[in-house]
Amino acid sequence: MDYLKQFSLEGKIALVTGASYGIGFAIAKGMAKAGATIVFNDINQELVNKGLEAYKAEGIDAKGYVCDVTNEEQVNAMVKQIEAEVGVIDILVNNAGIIKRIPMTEMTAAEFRQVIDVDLNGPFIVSKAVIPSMIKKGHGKIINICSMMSELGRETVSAYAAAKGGLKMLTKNICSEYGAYNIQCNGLGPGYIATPQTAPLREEGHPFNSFIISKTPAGRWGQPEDLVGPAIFLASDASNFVNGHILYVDGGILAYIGKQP
Ligand code: NAP
Ligand code: GCO
Repeated sequence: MDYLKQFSLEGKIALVTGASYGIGFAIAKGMAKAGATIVFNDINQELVNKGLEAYKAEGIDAKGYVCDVTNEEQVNAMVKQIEAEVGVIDILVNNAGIIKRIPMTEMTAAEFRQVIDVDLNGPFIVSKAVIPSMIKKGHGKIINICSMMSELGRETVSAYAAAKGGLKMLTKNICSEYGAYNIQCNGLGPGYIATPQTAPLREEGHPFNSFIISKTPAGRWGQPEDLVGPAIFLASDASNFVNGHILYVDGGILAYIGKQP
């Protein structure tokens, strides 16, 4: 058995949501280098065009679609268009996400709902749209981008933690409901990664910056590239008997009580 071949994504079509930049872009780029055909969406044409230029610069012939993952009509139309233009989606990475950092008692219900809508309803809607064709095809891989906040809370991120905690359980439920159809649904739980989403936390002198570095045994912020190998593993035949698992890629944060002051 050529075990390395198990990690190849040759011949596979991967949809990565919200992948014009950040973690989604890094994962899509890595999957392309592993042989996958990349399709991605983002919320507006400007971002899709930005993503297309970035993929082209990496020599990747990706296809981009304007689609809001919270809009079921748009998602269903996008999946149908992808199936007609490219083919049936083999790998789905539910990456698109937002965060609002607001103390809970100051957060409006609308703001809370908006985070839940993108970070939890979105993965539900997109997964629901791709699973039927995966069943027909006889296999599928779904990777939900979870978070440290799938396990831990902290001040100001109540909506995000509720969404990412729910996404952990949605992952386990898709595993439970569709594992019999050779669909593996796993979570990827990044630690603190240097992307636009965490840029406010990494500003010069921001106390959170030194806090995270002290809480991470690796002693550094993660880079989007740190997630690529684990994502390829979860998207490949190498993980065909891994299901309902949340793979944390956090430099050891979840294992560590923290440095003695
Ligand atoms: P990011 O830089 O903010 O990128 C998120 C992407 O999703 C953006 O392209 C964004 O477009 C898109 N998006 C937002 N709402 C959307 C919608 N309704 N429909 C379609 N696309 C939408 O975030 P990131 O840091 O790369 O994070 C990517 C994922 O990893 C998120 O799920 C995040 O929760 C998760 N995560 C991040 C970290 C971290 O430390 N960075 C750690 C753990 C988990 P816009 O530019 O228009 O918003
Ligand atoms: C925050 C950060 C985190 C990261 C990530 C950690 O404000 O605490 O944005 O939530 O985005 O989810 O895994």
